Amino acid sequence: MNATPNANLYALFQSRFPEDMTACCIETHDGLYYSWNDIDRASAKMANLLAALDLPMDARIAVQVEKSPEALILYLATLRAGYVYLPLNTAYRAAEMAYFIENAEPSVVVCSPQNFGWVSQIAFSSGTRHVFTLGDDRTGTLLTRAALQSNSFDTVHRVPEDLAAILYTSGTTGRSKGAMLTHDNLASNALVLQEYWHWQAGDVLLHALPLFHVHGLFVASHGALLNGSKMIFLPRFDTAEVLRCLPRATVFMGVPTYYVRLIAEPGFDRELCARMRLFISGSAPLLTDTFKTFAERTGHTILERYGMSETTMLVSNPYDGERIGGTVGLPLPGVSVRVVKGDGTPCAVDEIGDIQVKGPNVFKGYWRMPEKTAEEFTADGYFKTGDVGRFDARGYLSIVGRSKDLIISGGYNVYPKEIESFIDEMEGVVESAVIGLPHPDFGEAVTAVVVTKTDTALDEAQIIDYLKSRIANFKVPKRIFFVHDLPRNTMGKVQKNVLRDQFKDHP
Ligand code: MCA
Ligand code: AMP
Repeated sequence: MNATPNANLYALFQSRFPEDMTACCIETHDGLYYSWNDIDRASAKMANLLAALDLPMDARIAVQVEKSPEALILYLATLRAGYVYLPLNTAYRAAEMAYFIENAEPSVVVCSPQNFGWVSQIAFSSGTRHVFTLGDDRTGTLLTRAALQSNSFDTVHRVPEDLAAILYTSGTTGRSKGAMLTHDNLASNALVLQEYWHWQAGDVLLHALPLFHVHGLFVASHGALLNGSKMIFLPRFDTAEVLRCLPRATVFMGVPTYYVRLIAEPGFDRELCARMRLFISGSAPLLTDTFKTFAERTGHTILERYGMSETTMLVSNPYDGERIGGTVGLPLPGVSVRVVKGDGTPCAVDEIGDIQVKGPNVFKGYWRMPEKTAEEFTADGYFKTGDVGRFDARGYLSIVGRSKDLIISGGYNVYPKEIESFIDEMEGVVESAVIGLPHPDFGEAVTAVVVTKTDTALDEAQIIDYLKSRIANFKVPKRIFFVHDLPRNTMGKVQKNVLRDQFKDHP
């Protein structure tokens, strides 16, 4: 018997399951109900399957599957079995997947049945021993094998600092880094948010986010799981489906693009949102126009918060207090956030500087990158977010920019360096610069500015087609512009601000 309490995140969820285990935990868009018993038993079956594979203690379970209740159950099963969950965006193509699998060396890979051929080839050649499939229609070898297992499982004992998940987040050098999150990182953040956002009896979460990033997998799902609340699961964000399901929901979370799309719908009004308690936005800046129009149309004030893969949630507008558009709110309880100048000294009120954070939510480090990890922390243990902002006199934080070269498109992060390296390897290209330009739907649109050799006939469509065959579709530039030279400063650095200005009004 272990004397210390079990810090496994699943044990925390289990302790908060509703008394009535036959109540609905997940309702799918096509009318299926998964009770809390179903979730507990199905995750036990999968956990038993994982446990039977005789994996090393810190085995990574890499998962690239479409959203479904079973995908969430697989996440829970991984926690229960004490392994490390590694979710991957379904848009990733072979080169991206090869990198993640080679870098993380997962013991198990789970992919969509239609991708088994190419994903298993990458996985087996990287030394992964087990590849299962999981479809979004309750098919796949994972479920066939799990069906033979017992539906009870003693959640494996974990200490707070044990790893629960690795989330790859792109790096400024173009190579992704795996952010290692512990059971305590996730549990502490979920507990704080449950209280801060006033999760309550009767809440129903309309879950439209993908399950492979912090927002959909942790912030949204954890909130409902910890509160014993039902989730209405949509396979993806679809405006019509959200309008259909909203009248039965009380909580909704989304990236700004979701809100832009909702307010574009004439039928989106107060009546439709009558039962709603809370709309939360994050992952990218919410324009004040969207914030204001949303309030006029629905009578609801969107609560904007700020997070990162490395830190989960760190700052949030209050539930009871004033929610101020254009700000991300106040540091969460127990989380210390500061804004500092280049020399590390604190900024005054309203002075712009680098945002740094310390607290139980902050990750353990980058997977197998101790030097990179050390670089990203200050001597007194603060994590450098790479975001730039300022605190106002009331303590509200505004994010005004980023010191990292990052584009956020529809809530997905795109690192220019990665796209530039793909464009630069093309025959006929001299060099390129990738920038983000304002976009009405995605917030920022990935845009490339390219210098070609004089004797090449390379055009926009050819570059886009080339990229589409190699990288995730959301990273592919919406437009390609051609120039003779890239503007550079005296140090030889490309002046992306000049390019952003030059092309901002181009259609
Ligand atoms: C799809 N497309 C995009 C994007 N998504 N282009 C740019 N940016 C995007 N985000 C393109 C596809 O390449 C395709 O182009 C066309 O749009 C249609 O694709 P489809 O998949 O049908 O699009 P969609 O269903 O309308 O998707 C848009 C979306 C989705 C609903 C906004 O991108 C989304 O759900 N984003 C949420 C991302 C998220 O969860 N982020 C949280 C990260 P073509 O036709 O040319 O092929 S967690 C995080 O950031 C931190 C920690 C935090 O604070 O939360
Ligand atoms: P990720 O790498 O997916 O974890 O993205 C984290 C980044 O998203 C942060 O460093 C911010 O730049 C950005 N972000 C998250 N929430 C917000 C927000 N509410 N407003 C502006 N930027 C945000």
